[in-house]
Amino acid sequence: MHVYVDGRFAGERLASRPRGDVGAVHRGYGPDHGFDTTVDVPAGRSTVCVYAINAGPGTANPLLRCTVVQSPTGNPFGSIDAVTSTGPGQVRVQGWAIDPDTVAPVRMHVYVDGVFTADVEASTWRPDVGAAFAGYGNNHGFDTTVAVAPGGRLVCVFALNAGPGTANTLLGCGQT
Ligand SMILES: [Ca+2]
Repeated sequence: MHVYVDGRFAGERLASRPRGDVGAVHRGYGPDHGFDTTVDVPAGRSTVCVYAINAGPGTANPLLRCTVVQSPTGNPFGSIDAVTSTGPGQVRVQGWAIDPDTVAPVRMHVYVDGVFTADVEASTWRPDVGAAFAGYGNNHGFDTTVAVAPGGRLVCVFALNAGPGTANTLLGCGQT
């Protein structure tokens, strides 16, 4: 099989997986003629086409099907789970973030009373987030402690957009 994404060759696969139903209809060829595969597509809309490649006599590689798929895209999203004072001049911020365009960690900017204070990655183990957003993996948490001046502080966290998207997302703020 040859797979094309938006007209560009995206991979060669073998149709060799068990498909007893196919074998039952096309007797004499055996049961292993199925395929179930994954290919990378860009964010947004793509057309994915699959061709069966001729072996031996024959005149063409038949197009089996083309399908339009929509891959998630846009601004990052996530949550601030806790903003807590952990000692004099220290605030701990916990949460998670995902950018729908990538499985890579999202960069976070932490602001304290409106002043940029820290640049961290959301890359810690959060299997609950991974379970809720299949395909993005389990490493999208963050848990960071920033130094602040004593007293009550307003801590806000932005998730920075990666790839397509229009804005960095304010995940939330917490008051200590
Ligand atoms: Ca994005």
